[in-house]
Amino acid sequence: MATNRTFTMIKPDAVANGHIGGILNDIIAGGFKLVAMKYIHLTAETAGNFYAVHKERPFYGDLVSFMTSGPIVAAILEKENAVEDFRTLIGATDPKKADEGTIRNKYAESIEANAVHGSDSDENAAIEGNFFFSQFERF
Ligand code: IDP
Repeated sequence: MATNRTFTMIKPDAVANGHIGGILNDIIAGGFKLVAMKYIHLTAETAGNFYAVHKERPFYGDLVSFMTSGPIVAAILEKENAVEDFRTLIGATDPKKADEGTIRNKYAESIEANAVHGSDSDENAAIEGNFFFSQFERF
């Protein structure tokens, strides 16, 4: 996967609160092109594997429960400098600290139910995109 891509999920809180449209709108207005997208309900195993890096953190069990509490939208996005620019668009992990106008500032409920995921490096963007999408589902 090219390094001008990132991976995102619209998390269960934002889906349940009716924010899929608003968030996709912000993503597209931010200059990102959707190159893959799917609407899925994660299993505990899949969510646990996705967040395995956080296994030792105290919030890991809650995070897996939250991420399996309802459907999500997973997507691969393309733009120059995608990883960094998308992290800027979504704002800080804790919505109370997220800049005004960012996706988490507008749509997130809490540090856990924070509306969206965004990859933190080019390497992880590729790993995460490949985790969710086969070669036939991304272009
Ligand atoms: P990021 O999503 O902004 O990169 P990470 O530190 O990688 O933040 O954490 C992954 C996810 O774990 C967050 O998006 C959030 O849903 C959850 N999380 C992070 N820190 C906490 C916490 O202190 N309490 C509960 N959940 C947390």
